Amino acid sequence: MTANLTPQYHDAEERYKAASSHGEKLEALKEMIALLPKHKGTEKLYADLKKRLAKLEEETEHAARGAHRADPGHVRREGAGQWVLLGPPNAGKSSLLAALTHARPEVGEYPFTTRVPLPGMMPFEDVQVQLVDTPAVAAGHTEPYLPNLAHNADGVLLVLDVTADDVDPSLALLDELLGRARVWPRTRPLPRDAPPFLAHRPVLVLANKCDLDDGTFTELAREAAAPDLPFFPVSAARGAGLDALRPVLFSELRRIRVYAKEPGHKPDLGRPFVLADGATVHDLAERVHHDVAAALRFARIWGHAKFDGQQVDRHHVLADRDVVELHA
Ligand SMILES: Nc1nc2c(ncn2[C@@H]2O[C@H](COP(=O)(O)OP(=O)(O)O)[C@@H](O)[C@H]2O)c(=O)[nH]1
Ligand SMILES: [Mg+2]
Repeated sequence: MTANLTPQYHDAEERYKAASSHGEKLEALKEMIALLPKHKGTEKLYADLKKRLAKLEEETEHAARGAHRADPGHVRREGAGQWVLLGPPNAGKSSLLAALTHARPEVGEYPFTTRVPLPGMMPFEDVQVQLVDTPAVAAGHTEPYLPNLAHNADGVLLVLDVTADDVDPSLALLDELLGRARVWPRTRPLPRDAPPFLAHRPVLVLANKCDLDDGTFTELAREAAAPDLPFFPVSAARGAGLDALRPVLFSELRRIRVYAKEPGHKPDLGRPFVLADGATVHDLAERVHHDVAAALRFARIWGHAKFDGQQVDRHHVLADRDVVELHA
């Protein structure tokens, strides 16, 4: 009996074989198992894959317990969400991280100054958004963990130097990298035959060094970039365009901030809970404590316009900046 494996399965298998880290290997193997047609002909293969999975999981756990050797393809998410900066050498990725966050990456005249992913937190109103600086993407020089890093992020920023003479090949390389990362720009409709496990994510183009340009190069870069990707001319050196960018980096994450309040107390307006857009009163209660969610009877909401201490049930969908009093 033949196994009749799908192209998607073979694709995952390729990634499994090419994986450079435990995390990547684990993820590819899980996909292989999910994609394996389940019938008599694949029983043995299925058992074999499950065995490999158990072994990998054990090793991963072991590594996590013992070693300090972190997987560079995984940066722990902090704050409201995580953006990964990708771009060719000298585009200004590290300069942008320095301009937008409190992180102090090395900025250099020479390419490949940045060797490992470096996260920084961007303050925005009462939340923080995480940006991750990465080593350059260049022909023949791309770090093997970059696709994984991009796949695991909440969004991707493609950074270009508008004055560079290789904007087109750089965009082609970045496009190819997004493909390997299985990141599908959210502004682009998913095709009917979309492969599984695509990450449908915001992808923005940051056209950097616009301070060196009278607008000509920026327009050429805009034409070279895919027309369905949002395009932001910026200058890391001068700060141009960054004030317009900050709110977008929060809003594109599609998160809401809600402030929990105890009955009879003032709300803690300094520390919002950050939840996914569409989150309900129940989701907030779960975040506060599982017991609170279990015992929840109702909530009162103070928010924009229509709510003013109005009583709602756990299924009520919250909005950004709602103040919620949980009654358990
Ligand atoms: N004029 C100008 N130079 C910039 C800007 N951003 C970065 N640079 C310079 O470009 C070079 C490369 O910057 P860097 O942030 O290290 O680029 P990376 O390799 O993409 O991380 C450095 O000399 C920076 O000073 C910008 O907005 N305007
Ligand atoms: Mg750098």
